[in-house]
Order: sequence, then structure tokens, then C-alpha cells
Amino acid sequence: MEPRSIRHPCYSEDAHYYFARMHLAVAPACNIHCKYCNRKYDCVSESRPGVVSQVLKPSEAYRKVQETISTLPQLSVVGIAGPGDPLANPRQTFETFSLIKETWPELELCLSTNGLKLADHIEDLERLGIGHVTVTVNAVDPDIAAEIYDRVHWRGKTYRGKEAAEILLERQAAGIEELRKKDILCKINSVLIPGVNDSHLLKVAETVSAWGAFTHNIMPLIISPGSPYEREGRVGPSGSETLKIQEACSAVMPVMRHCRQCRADAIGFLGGDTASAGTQDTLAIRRTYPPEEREAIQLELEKQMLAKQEQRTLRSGACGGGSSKRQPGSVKVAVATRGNGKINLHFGHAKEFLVYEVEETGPRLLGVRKVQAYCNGTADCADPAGKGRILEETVAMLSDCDILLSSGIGENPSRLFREAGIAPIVKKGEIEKELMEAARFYRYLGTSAFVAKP
Ligand code: CLF
Ligand code: SF4
Repeated sequence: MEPRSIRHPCYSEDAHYYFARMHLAVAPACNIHCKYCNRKYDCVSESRPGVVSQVLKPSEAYRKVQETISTLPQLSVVGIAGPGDPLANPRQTFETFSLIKETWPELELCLSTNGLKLADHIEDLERLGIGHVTVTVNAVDPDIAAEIYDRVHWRGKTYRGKEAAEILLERQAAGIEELRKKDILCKINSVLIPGVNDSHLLKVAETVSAWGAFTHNIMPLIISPGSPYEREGRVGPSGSETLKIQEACSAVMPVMRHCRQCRADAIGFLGGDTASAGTQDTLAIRRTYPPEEREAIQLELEKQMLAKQEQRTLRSGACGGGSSKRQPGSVKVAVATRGNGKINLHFGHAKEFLVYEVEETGPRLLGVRKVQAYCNGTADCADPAGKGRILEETVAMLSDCDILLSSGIGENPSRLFREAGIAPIVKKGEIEKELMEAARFYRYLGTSAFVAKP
């Protein structure tokens, strides 16, 4: 593990079970136009569309950190990721980071950008000690990039087509090179766009790896309503298409599997945002933590995390595991969670499932599958046909899984999962422990003990 990312929930998969991040939506403008984006919504390259963020002034953002840090002791990272591009709003972005750094030097600062202005601001990043930067690189070939970017605003002029793509790619390469020189960790986000860059992402991985990027996050396309891609009728990839490309690219460099395509104002654990979810039981006990207590809590979490990693290393050493290929006897499990490393979500409220492959040596996260929540409160009970469709889609989305773990599930969904050959098991508790136990049980008893007889 990269020591600088030990508490970064995006750069370290283990850390996302223990540590939280918050985004400050201080950057409304953008200097390019991606065809999957509609500027009325958050930046799709680092967030999901559908909700307009409230844009904050730097002083308001400062107060938001002040509020959050005193009640969320696991907060380790503050990022700026939109709703436009942070470096198209340099005054707001750097003023906000400066205020935070002055008061909470212990917080790790993080930034996500399309890369157009990255090289121009490298000194600012260095001065403020911004240690983690994400650049969205969807293509390294200008012909392919021209199908993704509608226009680029550069040095007071607007460019379109291949000319625009060439400028953006050249500036991204220059920016990533500067990050390497300054030893700032660089994560690459790539939006997987079927029919445009799906067969090109391996080339992207090889290129950015050669440029010195640290990890690659391949995210399924989410199309903003009203965007050019929506008008063209494009659709995002399936879970298995995404997984296939992630697997291929993982031969080149580490691939991030636990990205939640967060909003530009997300706060909390990945998958359990307080800002977007509205309900957050992981933060049910609200009280104020002074800085020394926060640091003690984080040190303890770090200790627990490292102990888990050590156990895993011992287990895989003893059993000779560690291969990324599916082993005979491995069990695929979908988990409903709102973060914090726990099974703590009812099936009906889940908008995503973590999918793991569980071997004797331990679980391996394969990815996140987004769905529509089956139950949105009493209003949707008036639409049984709509609920039936959502359920069918969710079962299809998880059709390659053997087990579904959630903290609760209704009779009807439970029956449909069993009919599809997926065992719905109700559990609450720590994900890793419950995964191992459920898989052991499943291996021992076999499918027939759980699923409906034809
Ligand atoms: Fe935010 Fe991004 Fe920093 Fe993380 S998110 S700026 S690197 S602190 Fe993380 Fe969210 Fe995925 Fe981004 S899960 S969308 S990768
Ligand atoms: Fe939209 Fe983000 Fe692309 Fe800018 S970089 S056009 S905000 S998706």
C-alpha cells in the first residue's frame, strides 16, 4: 500500500471501510464539454447526475468542514470535484483549500480535474500540499477523444472536433507529467463508453501507467439528462462489460473497484453519504469530537485496518492464494451496505450492491453494481408494475451471484432471488466476516439448501 494513501478512502480499498471523505462543491464552471454531461448537473466525470448541487462560497465551504469534522471523526480527506471543473474555478478552489489547510493541516486534500489547466496550477497544488489528484482521461487518441468531447475552451478561444481533442490530450499529458515530477499521487478516471472507447481503454491504461499514474478507475458511463449522448440514444455498459474491461486493465496497473461515482457535495463513507442519502445510521450518534480524540480514533482505525491486512496476507500465504482468476469453489456474493464496512442496509433501500468473489483465502471486491432502489417509501407501493420491473432488473443485474447478503429482505424479492438461483441471506455485521461465513456455509450445503425447487 502507498503509505501516503493509508487513510484515503478512494486510493485504498481497505481505507474505504474505515475512513470518510467530503466534497466541497465550490467549482461551478467548466472549460470543456463532455458529450455525456449536461452542465445543469454535477460533473459526471467524478459524480453522478440527477441532482443539482448547491454551489458554496469558500467561506461557506469552510463552515461545512467545521460542522462535519466535529461530528464525523473518521473524516480524513477533503476533495473538490465540481460541480464543474475545480481548475476552471481556480480562485474558489485554492481559496477553499488554503482555509482548510490553515485550520486542519491533518486533513488530506484531494482534487479531481479534466486536466486542461493542470500543468498551469502545479505550483498551487504543491504550495497547498495537495497530495492526491485525479485526472479524467477517457481516450489518448484524438480521433476517439473527438467523439467524447464536444468542445474545449482554451486561452480565450473555443475549439471543436479533433482540434479540441488534441489540445485537451496534450494538456492532460503535460499535467500528469508535472504531477509525476512533483511526486503528487495521480489517479486516472476513465468513463467507459460502449461503442466509443471500450476497446481503447487498455491503451489508455498502458499510456497513463507509462506516465506514472498510480491507479486506474474505470467507471461505467452515466448519461446526464439532456446531454448530447442522451439525444444520440447511447446507453451505459452492463456490470459484466465493466468488469471485463476492469479485469483486462488490471494487468497493466492497479484498478479501483470501489468507486461510487459520488456527487460533488458527497459527505461520509463511500456508499453511505450523509449529503445524498439523507438517512445515515453509521453517524447516528452525533456528538462533537475534539482534534486529539479524532486523531486517537483514526489511529485506532488504522491499527484495525493494518491488522486485517496482515491476517489476509497470512491466509493467502498459507493457502497459496492471490490470483485474480476465479478459483474453483469460489462463491460470488452481493452485499447491501451503506458503508463503514458493515452489512447495514435493507435490500429494498439499496441503490447499489458490492459484489465480492470469496475464496478460502478471503474476499476480493469485484465492483459496485448500481440499481434503482426497490422501495422508495409508501408512494411507490401505488405502482406495483414499476416495482416489479425494478425487481426484475435488480435480479438480472446480480444474476451471476450465488448469494445476496442484506440486513433484511421482503418475501416477494426473496422468492424471486431464490428462483433465479441466488440465495438471499439476512445478516447484520462486518462485511468481511459475514462473507467468509456465508461462503463457507454455501460451499458446505450447496445451492439447493437455499434456492426454490423448480
Ligand atoms: Fe473525492 Fe475523488 Fe478525491 Fe475521492 S471521490 S475527489 S478521489 S476524495 Fe472516490 Fe467518489 Fe469514485 Fe471519486 S469514490 S467518484 S474516486
Ligand atoms: Fe461536465 Fe465534468 Fe466534463 Fe466539465 S469535465 S463537461 S463538468 S463532465
